[in-house]
Amino acid sequence: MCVVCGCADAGKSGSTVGGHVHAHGLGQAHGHEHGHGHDHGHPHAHPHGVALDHSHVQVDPQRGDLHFGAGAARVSVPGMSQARAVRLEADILGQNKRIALSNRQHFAAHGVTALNLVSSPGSGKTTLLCATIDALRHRAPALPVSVIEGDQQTSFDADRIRATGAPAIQVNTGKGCHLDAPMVAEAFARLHSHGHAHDHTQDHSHPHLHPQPGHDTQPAARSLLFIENVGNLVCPAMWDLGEDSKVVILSVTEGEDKPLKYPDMFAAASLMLLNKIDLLPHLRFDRQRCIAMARRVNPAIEVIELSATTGEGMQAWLQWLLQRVVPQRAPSAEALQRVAELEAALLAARRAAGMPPAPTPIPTPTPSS
Ligand SMILES: Nc1nc2c(ncn2[C@@H]2O[C@H](COP(=O)(O)OP(=O)(O)OP(=O)(O)O)[C@@H](O)[C@H]2O)c(=O)[nH]1
Ligand SMILES: [Mg+2]
Ligand SMILES: [Zn+2]
Ligand SMILES: [Zn+2]
Repeated sequence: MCVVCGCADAGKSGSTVGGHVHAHGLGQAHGHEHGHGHDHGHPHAHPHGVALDHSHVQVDPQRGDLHFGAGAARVSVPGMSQARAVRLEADILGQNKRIALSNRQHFAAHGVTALNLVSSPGSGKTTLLCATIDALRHRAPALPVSVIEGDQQTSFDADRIRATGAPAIQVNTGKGCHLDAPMVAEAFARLHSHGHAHDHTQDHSHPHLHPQPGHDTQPAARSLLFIENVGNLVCPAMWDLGEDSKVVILSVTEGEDKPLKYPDMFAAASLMLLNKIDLLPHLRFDRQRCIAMARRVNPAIEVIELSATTGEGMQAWLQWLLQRVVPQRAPSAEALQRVAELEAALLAARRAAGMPPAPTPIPTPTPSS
């Protein structure tokens, strides 16, 4: 549950509206003879006489369409003011952000590239992960891959991952609709304590080096961590887990309009995987229209079309992954200074020897792996 995504349990506030689902509080007529356009005192009023605050709701004057996300909080929580929702969101997400930052440092210290896989239920995340782990075993046999599996209930997906031979930890969220940074911190500690002598599930002040500003620590051996989020195309968009990137999976059976209907997720993702393209012959799905919609929300989003079951498009996905595994660190200022000194010394030496200046500049060093 979270107030951030508007799915908080507001029951405690006593605001639950007994049995009514239709939007009475807005005073919209709904097929009744009597027009009660702006009259809240109509006879079939809410049985408990609860006053609803719908000042944040935008109503289309022609069609009566309702936008409950038009207020400052961009979300409507029964019984809660917009100001309070904004404060709560800032508090909760602020707390999450702090732990996400510490996850990010922890991943960096361990050479881990972490990817947060987000989608609606059943888009093929676990199928794709199993296929990816198998394919990477051939393409990059030395690359360790591990998985954190998020679902409300069951360890089905972690069991599927473990069957491939890769280590996996299942995180069940119960009523929760997304993974958060503390859950990932705990799961990661358990995952990587397998390969370590030290167990730091409780203690994060473990002895191995975390990057210090100004210090160039030894780059750790690289590995890949997939975090499969709870199947939900809405809430996980807001939760930073400390990942390098969010990857949104959209299967072609879901319809091409999803990027515009659920824009937050597509805005937050670096890559959209268009999955189940093997089914395209059976569907009416306009790939170009889908990609155009995704780019309207996020002009920089990359797109790879694939099928987790036939393997079509997998090479492009593996390529994308392996690029992320190469350390992205830019050369340090000291290294660049040293390169400049060496270039100057070389030029002087060539001059002294009566040689022409080097025909091509000495390339700057690429970050070592
Ligand atoms: N035809 C086809 N089916 C696929 C493909 N990928 C996954 N599926 C099927 O889609 C269904 C859901 O796949 P999962 O991998 O469980 O999906 P998921 O996203 O992990 O689901 P949740 O974890 O429950 O959100 C299964 O029946 C898969 O066999 C694909 O590329 N093509
Ligand atoms: Mg799954
Ligand atoms: Zn550690
Ligand atoms: Zn939610």
